[in-house]
Amino acid sequence: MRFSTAPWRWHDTRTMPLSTSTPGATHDHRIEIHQGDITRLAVDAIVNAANHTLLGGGGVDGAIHSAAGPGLLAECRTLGGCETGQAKITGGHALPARHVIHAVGPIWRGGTHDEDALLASCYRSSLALLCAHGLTSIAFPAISTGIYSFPMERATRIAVATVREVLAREPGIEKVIFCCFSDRNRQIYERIAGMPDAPGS
Ligand code: AR6
Repeated sequence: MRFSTAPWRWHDTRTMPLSTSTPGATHDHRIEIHQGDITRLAVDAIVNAANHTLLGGGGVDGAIHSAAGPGLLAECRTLGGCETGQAKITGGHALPARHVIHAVGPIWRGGTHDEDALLASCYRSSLALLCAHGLTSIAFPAISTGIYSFPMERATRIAVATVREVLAREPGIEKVIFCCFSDRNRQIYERIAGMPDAPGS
């Protein structure tokens, strides 16, 4: 199992198991919050916050494609794009992660265009792909909260609640990492994940 034999680099990033960050709360020990660059994580799959073309872009998408090398774009060209709320899987190419799961989050349009459900669907679809491929460890960025402008706190509640819901019925998943790029985002994840049964919105 890749996660236990090749852990990510520890020297410039920070991972905080929730069981130690918020004592007293009921946490699933399989969830961790990590601050740093998702492209450096040696998990079975990292999730890309992609767009429907799956042909690259800015933000974490650009970082993943530049770290993975041109083989990733070549593989993405064979996929025929992806619907919002869905996900597709590729190899990790030059990344330390074995696979990339490309999820297409919703663009925030005020909250009246099914954005909450579409964002939850990204997390569910990504975890379904993980399980379908017999993989056990995954790292998520904060999908839709950058260029797509989804409000950070609202997105975090949806991410945490949806992952908890899937973990409750998928004992085969060993590790889910929420990878936060900024200190502010990490603090929001730590606070919201510390609340039992955080609502979806
Ligand atoms: N590691 C972890 N998180 C990161 C990294 C990184 N290296 N870089 C950025 N983030 P965004 P979106 C965080 O904009 O909002 C692209 O052009 C960032 O701080 O990457 O879903 C795609 O092609 C933010 O919290 O994705 C689409 O067109 C989070 O990742 C569009 O952007 C997501 O920000 C998707 O927009």
